Amino acid sequence: MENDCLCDGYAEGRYVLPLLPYDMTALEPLLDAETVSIHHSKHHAAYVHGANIAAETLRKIAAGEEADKWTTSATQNFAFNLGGHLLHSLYWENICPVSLPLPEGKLAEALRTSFGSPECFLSMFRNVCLGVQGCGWGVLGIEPISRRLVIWGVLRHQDVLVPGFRPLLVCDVWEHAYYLRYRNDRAAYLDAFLRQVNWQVVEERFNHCCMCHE
Ligand code: MN3
Repeated sequence: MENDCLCDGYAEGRYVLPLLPYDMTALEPLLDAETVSIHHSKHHAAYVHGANIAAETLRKIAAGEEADKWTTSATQNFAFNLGGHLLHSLYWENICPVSLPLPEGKLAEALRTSFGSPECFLSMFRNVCLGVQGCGWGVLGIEPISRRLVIWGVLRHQDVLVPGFRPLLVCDVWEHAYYLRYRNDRAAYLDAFLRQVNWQVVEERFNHCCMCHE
């Protein structure tokens, strides 16, 4: 498993909703308890449920218990819901109740190589997140061919992504992630988000990916 926290999202043959690593109220001032509660227990939970339904449909098709004609829609539903489950699992872990300093060491070096400096990265990441049209995510990760860091503006949960791309930092810019507090002001949400990134977790993900390829 690439990212250790993702292990909590699967148990006994089914996708499961991982527990939040903090109290619902802990993410102030970034997020209020109501936003966190609805986002986790309704939205994230719905993607977990959807992934299980799609996986079960595909299992039945393979076993001849369900008609072949559902294959395309089931694979599409699987990609959408599994993508949602995966991204939300990463999201909860890469934000935190406190403001941590920007990374130093290997991750900072990689950010400098790809973006000039960690500060330039923040500005580019913010712009990509701001520019996502409609529902989607800003994602920093490792591009699998050059091994350099890149930022994607992912549409929905699974569109505009390169296969093999390893996500390190994800930001949900679907309106449900910020609308209760920030209304239409996505920029204000992003500024708050970037102040509460769990750089320790991002650095662990980065080091883990590097270790796997040494
Ligand atoms: Mn969401």
